[in-house]
Amino acid sequence: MKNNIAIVVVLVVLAAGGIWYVNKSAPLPSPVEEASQVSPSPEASTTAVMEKSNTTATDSTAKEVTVEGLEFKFVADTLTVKKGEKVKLTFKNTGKMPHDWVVDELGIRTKVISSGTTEVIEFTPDKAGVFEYYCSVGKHRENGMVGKITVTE
Ligand SMILES: [Cu+2]
Repeated sequence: MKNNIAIVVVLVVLAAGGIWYVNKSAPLPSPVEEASQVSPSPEASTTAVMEKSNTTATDSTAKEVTVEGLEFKFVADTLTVKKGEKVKLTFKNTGKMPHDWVVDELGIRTKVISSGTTEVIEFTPDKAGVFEYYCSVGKHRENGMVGKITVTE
């Protein structure tokens, strides 16, 4: 009988101690975790904004070239650009007929524009080489509306 009471007392003390331990230790980790999660995010968003403004600055450095189209030639009839570098091409129709400017190998072309008008296109050559440009209207290509664009590595 005396042994049984001693065992019950020990169990009650252990149980009470266990509840106290769980109550005291359980709430502790969560405020620490929350605090450590909040601090890194403002730094991360500042870095992203800085990277974006650097990219915008690089985009504005396009090489600008002008080509005139007339019967039946291009002025200039040679161009040199760099692979991977953006080109801003201004095509002016200084003739009397409609003309366009096409490079099949680079997959680029202007619209057919009428006499006295201008079109601006932007492209980035993705391969090096020497390619022909021409006017796709009527027989203008056969009549001499051709030129060469050199894309350097
Ligand atoms: Cu033409």
